[in-house]
Amino acid sequence: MKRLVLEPSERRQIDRLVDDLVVEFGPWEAAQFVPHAKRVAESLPIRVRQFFRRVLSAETDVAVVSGLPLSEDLAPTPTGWEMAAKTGAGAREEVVLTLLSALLGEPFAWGDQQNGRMVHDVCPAPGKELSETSGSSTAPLSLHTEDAFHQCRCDYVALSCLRNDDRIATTVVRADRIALPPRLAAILSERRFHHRPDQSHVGPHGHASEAVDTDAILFGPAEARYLRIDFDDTCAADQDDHDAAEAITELYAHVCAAREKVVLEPGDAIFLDNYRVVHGRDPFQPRYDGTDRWLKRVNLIRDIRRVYLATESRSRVIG
Ligand SMILES: O=C(O)CCC(=O)C(=O)O
Ligand SMILES: [Fe+2]
Repeated sequence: MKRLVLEPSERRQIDRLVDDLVVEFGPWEAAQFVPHAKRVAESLPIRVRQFFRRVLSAETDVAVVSGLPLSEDLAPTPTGWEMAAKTGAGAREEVVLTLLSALLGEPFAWGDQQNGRMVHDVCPAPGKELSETSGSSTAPLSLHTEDAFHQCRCDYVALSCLRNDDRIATTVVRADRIALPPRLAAILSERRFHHRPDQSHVGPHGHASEAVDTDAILFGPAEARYLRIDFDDTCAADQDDHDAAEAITELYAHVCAAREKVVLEPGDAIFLDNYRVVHGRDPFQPRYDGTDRWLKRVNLIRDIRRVYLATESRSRVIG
């Protein structure tokens, strides 16, 4: 886990960049700005650029940048992403997150998630309290790899914090901190598992997507394992494969033992390596009075061609 705390002068430098962008792109929407983000990110403070260079080359599992600029007149927390999309709440903070994200990867989106938006809002939504989506609140958000069901899932999930008065923690589990018995690791490394979409993927008719991918849970370099699991949506591919089902249960116990909590403060952004970390969130009581917890989220891929191959076009929106 690595953290960079910005100096006030660096914060001002970022603020000025955002000012220029607002002039250049007008009252913009994040999607418009994304293709230009890498160019503009060249003007971010040098310590920020060096930080992300190291994160990339070392495959840092969890990276946090603190002290990012926040609008003085930040809007009240929206009651769900639809409201945020309509009102453009937190647009400046979207630019900041998109700019930093450009140093790690390429933003992309899912057509069936938050209506194909490039930057998502993570805030509690009435009616979604118990759901398995970022709009949940009173139910915990179970530990997961972001979009574990898809071959083209992100390399990094970036979350920036606009408001978190109640100090609700994001839970992270780093693969390097999980010690698995070899027998268990061997089962988890076999392609004996179904990875299914979570409830945030909703098609045009309001039904959850039914795509399934059959694959291992554990893979990658032996000295730094990669993980792919959503504890709500990954199961044994064969109903009669009791060893595979049992392996998920055992893995869950190991993962829980390695849980760490990170409380994001306003002005913090966290970058989770989606191959090396699973994450989730503690439950909380929403108020829906404009003061609830509020994050922005971006999915990042290292090579945008993987998205182009998935979409068979030069589109950044899958599905
Ligand atoms: O709210 C959080 O801290 C994490 C939410 C989450 O898992 C996500 O938005 O992907
Ligand atoms: Fe997530």
